[in-house]
Amino acid sequence: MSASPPCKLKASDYISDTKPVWCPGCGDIHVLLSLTKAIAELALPPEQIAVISGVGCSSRIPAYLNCYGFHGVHGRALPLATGLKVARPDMNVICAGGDGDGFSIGGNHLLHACRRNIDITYVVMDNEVYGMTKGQPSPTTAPDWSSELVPGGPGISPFHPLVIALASGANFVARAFSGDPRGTTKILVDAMSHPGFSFVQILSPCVTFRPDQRDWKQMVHPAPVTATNDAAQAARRLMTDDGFNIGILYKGSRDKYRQSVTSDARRERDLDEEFLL
Ligand SMILES: Cc1ncc(C[n+]2csc(CCOP(=O)(O)OP(=O)(O)O)c2C)c(N)n1
Ligand code: SF4
Repeated sequence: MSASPPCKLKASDYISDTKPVWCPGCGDIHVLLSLTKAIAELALPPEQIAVISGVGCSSRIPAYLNCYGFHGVHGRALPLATGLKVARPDMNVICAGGDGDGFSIGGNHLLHACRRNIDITYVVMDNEVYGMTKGQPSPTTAPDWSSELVPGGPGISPFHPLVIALASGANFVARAFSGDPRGTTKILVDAMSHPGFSFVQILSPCVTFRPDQRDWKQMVHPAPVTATNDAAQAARRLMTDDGFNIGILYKGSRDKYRQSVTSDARRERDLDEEFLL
């Protein structure tokens, strides 16, 4: 998070005039509300926040927020957010989207964003399906989730986002549930305050294509452990995790990315000359 003079806005002041078009009951609306509460709690001025997304129902979130935003290209939210944070380290950069956007087409970017450990927060609204394109399985879909599009289920072992983020170097790893706004707000505050790349998977039901996810409310439970800074311990816990433990699972202390290249006009001119065709 970047230091900026505190601002005294209410959570509702961070909501834009654009009316959300999410289906009634979609978990993403609660993620939006929890995010505004977290931003208000951190007293961040709107002009010091940028929310960057890809494409998908969840990726509509920047339009509903009263701050800078960019609704980018499917799967390319993290490169955009990375470029922005490197160019404008003074901004608080939040990247947001869905499991399809972040783990399928954007999966490679996730690995390198974790590795680079740039000081941004990445929020993935995971509904284990491609909602916007009408219900195809995503990388987090269970192998036996059967639907009209995939009778019998995809039959493929699901992607484990938190383990992969941890193994790739994320400095903060947490899971939240959209139906638990208080817990989600707290996790988002912690994630935005933690230096380096913080990764928050928010279980956010798609009530239209995954009505079974209405049961998540009964299935989630607080993580039985406190956050560790021991990556090996966190990995062991996550590998045996039932996928419904809610909480901060890893808080690392790796140094965040710092720009080592300073802008030197003379050096840039020399390089221009050297590479002149
Ligand atoms: C390059 C490209 N490929 C495919 C698409 C089609 N597409 C749009 S959204 C989407 C998946 C959305 O799923 P997810 O990111 O999980 O978001 P959700 O809608 O579930 O919130 C796909 C495949 C696209 N817009 N651009
Ligand atoms: S299709 Fe699913 S993810 Fe998209 S708005 Fe509707 S409930 Fe939400």
